[in-house]
Amino acid sequence: MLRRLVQQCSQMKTPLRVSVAQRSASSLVDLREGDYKSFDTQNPQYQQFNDKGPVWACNEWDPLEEVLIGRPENAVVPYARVEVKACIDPKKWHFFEKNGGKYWADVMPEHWKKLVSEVETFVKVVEGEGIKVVRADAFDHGKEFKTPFFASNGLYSAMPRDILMVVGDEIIEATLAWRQRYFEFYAFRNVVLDYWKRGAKWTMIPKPSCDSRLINENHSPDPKYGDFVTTETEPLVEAADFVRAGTDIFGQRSHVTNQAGIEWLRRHLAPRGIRVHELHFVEPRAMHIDTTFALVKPGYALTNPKRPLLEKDKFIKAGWKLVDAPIPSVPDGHPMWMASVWLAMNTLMKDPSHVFVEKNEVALHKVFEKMGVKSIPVDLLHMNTIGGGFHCWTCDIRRRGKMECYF
Ligand code: ABU
Repeated sequence: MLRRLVQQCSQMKTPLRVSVAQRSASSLVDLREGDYKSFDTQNPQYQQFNDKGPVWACNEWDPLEEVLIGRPENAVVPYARVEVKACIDPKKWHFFEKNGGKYWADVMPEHWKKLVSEVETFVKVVEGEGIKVVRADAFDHGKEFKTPFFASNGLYSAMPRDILMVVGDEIIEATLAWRQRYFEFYAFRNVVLDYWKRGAKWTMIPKPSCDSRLINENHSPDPKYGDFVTTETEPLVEAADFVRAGTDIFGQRSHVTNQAGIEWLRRHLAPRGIRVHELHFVEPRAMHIDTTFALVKPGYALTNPKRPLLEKDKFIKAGWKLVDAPIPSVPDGHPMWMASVWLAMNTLMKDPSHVFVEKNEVALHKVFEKMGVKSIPVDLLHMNTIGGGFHCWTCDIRRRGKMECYF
């Protein structure tokens, strides 16, 4: 198996920087067995952090105090462009060929009403847990726009996780590779501006052109693992391709995040003592790490049994348990137009002992229970249809806790 993967990696159009063998010898982190080092607050480098400001989140599990939740209003169906097809099962392409550019609410009105009602219920459940909820703007994504390189209308305000990443007291606005999402940041602009005015650090990763050098129009409809639709001409970072564990952030090369993007984030965060590590999973249509690898709490990660992690040993050596998610129980025929059933594992940690999880994913509730995590069950099935679970639909703005090193 490992030999086959190494061969696949070496055949990639965009080769990995180092071989799998070299990586296991050197590149991840010096993972130290079960010994979670406290953050060195005496180090002047770290004192740049301001945990008293409006924005503060260091990992995926500290107690959640404030969260941004996306909005379904005015969401538009993606066009069947090459970068969209790269991420989506070919069996579903006909839907985008027929409906691309139309409002979802017009394409599936009955389903849409249920989706909207699920989002509003989710908001109430989160508020009921004592967490402050802020909302994205109901931006009209049907409006046409033009850049020097292409014309389109927009997509949606539904998935803040794809575009926003909070690291300590900084909000980082990511890039988004699908051309239809080029100006999606405006849906979150007022929210981000407000945090910035109140003292948060705010960074926008350089806006890529998304031109024909960056997006390969001749991409294979049946890509092998590692054959990406995006090239390396400019950095691409989608925030949902990264998960945070204090001073260590783990990310993946996908169709929407490239090596240049990972390197950009690495160099940006290094001066603050944050290390960005690239992980590799065998998934030919990779888009966003949070249906593949989810950090639950110190020492526990949820893994996707169908998308094996190549760097498993590093985590195990560091005393982490990698727990496979069960096969999701999404009913046959349920329209999962923009994602796979693995959105089931796209959960949101309320704190290290509680998780927001789809109500019907009973097997997953049991898996969490074994990890000492109690499920807060919420309906999500219709929200899944446009490509996101609880993690995707949210961006944690404040989590109570410290910047610590877990490796
Ligand atoms: N938000 C992208 C979902 C990727 C997947 O279906 O696994």
